[in-house]
Amino acid sequence: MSKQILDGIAMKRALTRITYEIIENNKGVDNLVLVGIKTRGVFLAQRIAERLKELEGAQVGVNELDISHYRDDVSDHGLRAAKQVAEFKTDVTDKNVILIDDVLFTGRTIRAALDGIMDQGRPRKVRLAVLVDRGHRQLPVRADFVGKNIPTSWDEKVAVYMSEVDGKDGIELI
Ligand code: 3GP
Ligand code: 5GP
Ligand code: MG
Repeated sequence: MSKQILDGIAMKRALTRITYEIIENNKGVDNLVLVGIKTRGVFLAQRIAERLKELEGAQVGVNELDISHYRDDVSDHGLRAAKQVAEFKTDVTDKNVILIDDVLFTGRTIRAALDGIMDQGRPRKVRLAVLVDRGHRQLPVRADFVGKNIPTSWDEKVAVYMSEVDGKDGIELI
């Protein structure tokens, strides 16, 4: 059983609103750097960057972060020590970083992502943007920009579809 929460058009509107909120919060796009968490966070970051370009006429750097080496429930921290982590295209030091993910749940991914970002430099600020906040936090993490709050039970799942990988846009509760 699945229930549609947002269709492609509503998803696009939510991303446009988040983009305006980012511009307002940052008082423009100066010093802004986007970091998307793989997989869908990266596509969200690219879409927000396109919108920023349309609205402010500035190209903002988009970086990809694979947090799998940083999770607290896996034990390959050796990879991280060995620096087998892809370097960002844009330097984050002294920048205002917007960390972007599709779904915020326990908060462990974000904790891991902050480790990943700090390994690459020392940002001035980090803000968090998520398409969906589904609750159930286990760590003191909250998002600064939220597309949609979707109250869920622990074992429900939010399906996020993005045309880049899924052939369509939309959000469903499963
Ligand atoms: P994404 O591609 O929408 O970002 O592998 C498919 C998805 O599973 C990825 O989503 C990834 O973020 C997500 N994922 C990674 N670790 C976990 C986890 O511990 N729990 C859940 N529910 N999803 C996870
Ligand atoms: P957390 O680390 O906060 O528990 O989970 C966040 C990560 O797991 C996100 O990157 C997200 O991709 C994935 N995730 C957790 N719950 C869901 C869900 O209900 N739907 C989707 N699509 N991803 C989820
Ligand atoms: Mg994700």
